[in-house]
Amino acid sequence: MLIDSLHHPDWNSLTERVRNLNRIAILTGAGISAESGLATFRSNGLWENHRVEDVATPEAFERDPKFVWRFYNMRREGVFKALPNDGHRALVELEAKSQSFAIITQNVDGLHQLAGSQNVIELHGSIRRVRCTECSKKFETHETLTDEPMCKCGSMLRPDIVWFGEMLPENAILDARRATENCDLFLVIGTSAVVHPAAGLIVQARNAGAFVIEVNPAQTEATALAHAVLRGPAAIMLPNLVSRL
Ligand code: BV8
Ligand code: ZN
Repeated sequence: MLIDSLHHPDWNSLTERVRNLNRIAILTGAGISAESGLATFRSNGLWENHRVEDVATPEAFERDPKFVWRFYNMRREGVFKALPNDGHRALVELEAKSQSFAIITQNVDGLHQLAGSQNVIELHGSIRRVRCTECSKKFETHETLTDEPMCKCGSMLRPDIVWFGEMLPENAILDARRATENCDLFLVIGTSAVVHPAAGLIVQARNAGAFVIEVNPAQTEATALAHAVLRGPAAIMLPNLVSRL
């Protein structure tokens, strides 16, 4: 089932199909924050401007921490100006209507929490937090940082973000897999579904018998796994879906 407009005739049959599904898990990616003005990774050039291996890897940080910090400080400035959009807000409303609910996000912008979502699992950390490369210090800061921010212990701070080649936080991936295993409705919103282990959750949801809905203006690796596709922007499609449930 592919719905690509708010007037599509299949909205009623989709609503009938999912109305009573209230154990909900949601995987989100950069696309849900696109309408908050934040660049996505693959579709419009964030990675192209900076080659992935140049910034989002521990090797890059080891090689040139100031360059990596310049990249993250640029993104932090954008994130601190960004506000949640109607897509984030629709998920807050959906959480209030559901029996169990988890947002599993690949995003590091914190906009789900800012919108008021309660149960948010951050698979890849948060650009709002920094942590020390030596001691266990970890804290949220919205200050403008230099390109060599130091911990009080004298060691360098790093973004509290999971880089390529790094393990995801143990509790985050366990919580994500548990929520996915136990849900009967799984929404995949605004992700190209190429980054693992996050993308693996979509197959897990399908195998666990959940009804899978993708929300994305474009076809992705997730499309073939979805029972229904809302082919459009999250800020348009999600409020319409949630208002019908
Ligand atoms: C790990 C933090 C174990 C940084 C990120 C080969 C095969 C499979 C896996 C691998 C492989 N080679 C290497 C790997 C593992 C690797 C990986 O998956 N690589 C990929 C690229 C192939 N994964 C890892 O390294 C992970 N760790 O596996 O640990 C391990 C340990 C040691 C050695 C080996 C393995 C760590 C992954 C985490 C990396 N960190 N982020 C930062 O943010 O700066 S990932 C980064 O990509 C972001 O978190 C982002 O969220 C994520 C995924 O991107 P998307 O969110 O999907 O964004 P994208 O731009 O791609 O897509 C946007 C979508 O939105 C598009 O579809 C677009 O159509 C849509 N859209 C646009 N507008 C809208 C919209 N949708 C809705 N509404 C709109 N308005
Ligand atoms: Zn320290």
